[in-house]
Amino acid sequence: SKHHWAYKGPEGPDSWHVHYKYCAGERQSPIDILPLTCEYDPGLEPFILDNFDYTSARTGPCVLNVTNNGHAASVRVSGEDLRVRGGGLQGVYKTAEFHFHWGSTDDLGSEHALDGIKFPLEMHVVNYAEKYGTIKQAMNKPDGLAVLGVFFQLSEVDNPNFVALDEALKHVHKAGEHNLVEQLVLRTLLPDDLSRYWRYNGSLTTPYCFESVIWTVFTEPQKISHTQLETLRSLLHEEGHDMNDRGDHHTNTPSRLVDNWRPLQPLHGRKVTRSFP
Ligand code: B30
Ligand code: ZN
Repeated sequence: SKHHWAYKGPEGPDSWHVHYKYCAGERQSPIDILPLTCEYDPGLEPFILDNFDYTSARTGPCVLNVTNNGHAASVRVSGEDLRVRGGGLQGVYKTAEFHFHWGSTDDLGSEHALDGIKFPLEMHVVNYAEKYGTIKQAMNKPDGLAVLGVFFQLSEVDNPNFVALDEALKHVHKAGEHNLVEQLVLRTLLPDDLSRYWRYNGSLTTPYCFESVIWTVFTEPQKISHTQLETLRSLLHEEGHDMNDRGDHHTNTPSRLVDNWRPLQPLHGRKVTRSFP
């Protein structure tokens, strides 16, 4: 199997550093955000998201590629020219993909926590600094990536903006499968108010754990129904790895792709700031 890591068992988070040395660094993600200890930084202006509603897409409706990559559900937005500006970032960041982290139960799933509290789902919109040309070039630079984190909380009714993605996910049941989705508008999965967020310097939350991410976590959670969460929980994870509790990674029965979140990492003296007084 291509990955030498998993979320459980002998290749779980405590062992990631064996194959991927950066995972043992001092600028790792995710973290527990303690709002009362965060300082206000007036330089953290609102975000500007270019083309996130695809209004200036060059031709026709926007087609996104939804993939079950074996450790998450990821949506590639290549060719659509989505850009992120403002938000206290230097220069322009180009959007590469967005993906999700979720749990097996409703009290877990997000990677970041707020005062120790987790959400059932967290979305990451992954953007790379245009000045580095490609995400691959940007991935290991200290200011190479800007990831936008959005929490989701449970709602009684389906989130209408998640319906198209939910439908596409039903066609990527197994690891490696992908499906095109047309009616998914990324802007509608993000908070209306792009001016309220936390900011800190961190890392990729999966190996190689490069310390290259300027993290933004929005304060305003979005909504997801239990039914929609169950679609994510019914995806199957990469074969040859398992996420069961026995630590047996040679099982032939693929199990459900759940709990694809990394445990909280120490701050090591880092500052977390906030964009609002
Ligand atoms: S995250 O937002 O910190 N969770 C990557 C991007 C964002 C995050 C984590 C990782 C990333 O681009 N990783 C390198 C590429 N991956 C991509 C993949 O989709 O397949 C390769 C890999 O991990 O080894 Cu599995
Ligand atoms: Zn992520």
